[in-house]
Amino acid sequence: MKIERVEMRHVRLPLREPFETSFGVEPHRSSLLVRVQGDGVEGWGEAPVAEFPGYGPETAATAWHVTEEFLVPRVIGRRFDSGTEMQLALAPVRGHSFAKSAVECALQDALARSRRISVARLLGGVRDRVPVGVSLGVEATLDALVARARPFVEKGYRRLKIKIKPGWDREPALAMRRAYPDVPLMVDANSAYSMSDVALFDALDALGLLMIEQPFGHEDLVEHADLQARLKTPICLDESAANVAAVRAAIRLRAGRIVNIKMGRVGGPTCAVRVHDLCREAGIAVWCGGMLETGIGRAHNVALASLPHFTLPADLSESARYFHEDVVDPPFTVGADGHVAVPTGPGIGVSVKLDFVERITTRKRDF
Ligand code: OSB
Ligand code: MG
Repeated sequence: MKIERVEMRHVRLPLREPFETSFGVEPHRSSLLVRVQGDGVEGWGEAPVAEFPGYGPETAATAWHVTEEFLVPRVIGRRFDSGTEMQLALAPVRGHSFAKSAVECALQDALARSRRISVARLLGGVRDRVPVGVSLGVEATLDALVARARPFVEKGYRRLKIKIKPGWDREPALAMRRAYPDVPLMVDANSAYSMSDVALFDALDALGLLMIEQPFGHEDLVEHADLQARLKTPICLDESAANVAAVRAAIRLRAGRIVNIKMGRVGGPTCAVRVHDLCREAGIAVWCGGMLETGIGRAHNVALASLPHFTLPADLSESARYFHEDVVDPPFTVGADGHVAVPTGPGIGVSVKLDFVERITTRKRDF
């Protein structure tokens, strides 16, 4: 398709409950939305970038700057028939994976619509529904955490993940293990620890967790390899699986046995599919991560999670868990068996509620 028009928006949508991780508290979802139009179709993409660079190096401001100054000028007025072609055009811009992902997601949605197929099919998806788990933030008390988890367990979510940070790690993991002994449990440290905390990880190793996500710093592949050699519990890389090359290095180093694939972190759908293929060849399990996206990013995640090697439950909850109102219609829901259906309509398979998007837009630019 030829990209005739591009629209950039910064949106801000309050979360129903603030989400606390080891790197801070998020009271709202701040995102860059990209909309492309051309050849009579349009497509939407999202980069869930916060104000503070606590998860990764990008922010709402850097994503805006890079998209406006460097990415849009490389794609506008040009024809792209695949994500690979677009990634080639964007390659001179180093890094800025989330920004690139938003632009490529918009293209994938539009390409799929022009072919009257779903993004899931376009990416190589094979599943019509994907198993999901819930990611629970840090709470004030153990009781509050256990109570927070209950409705998700009752709804059939297929695994529980809790955020940990120094001072909130062993006890909450133990409390959750005891409260829900039959539900697979995992922890996510978001890079909050180092090798000097090895005693904690030995203790967590005795709890039979499904995995321990990103215990060490985002650049600490070697340290993750040392920890993985010591533990029975699989280590899952999130922040450290920063791109295709980092995943290749992680596999070579045996820095973990599982990779959380987030398309924004790795640079977009095309890179995410490459990471998926790389892990499949290496026997590394993968699952689809989330970043509290609005329905647009969520739709792209669900499509990605329908690829064959996504065997572990995804970090995808229903829209109503995050927001009072989502930007897409219909909103995403989780069925009684803990699965989200993969939309089958053209593109992302859900429609964007323009009026609502307009109301939550804090900045807009048209090209
Ligand atoms: O590390 O997986 C993470 C949310 C924001 C930033 C980082 C992470 C998360 C989550 C939320 O765990 C998962 C979800 O979208 O439900
Ligand atoms: Mg994580």
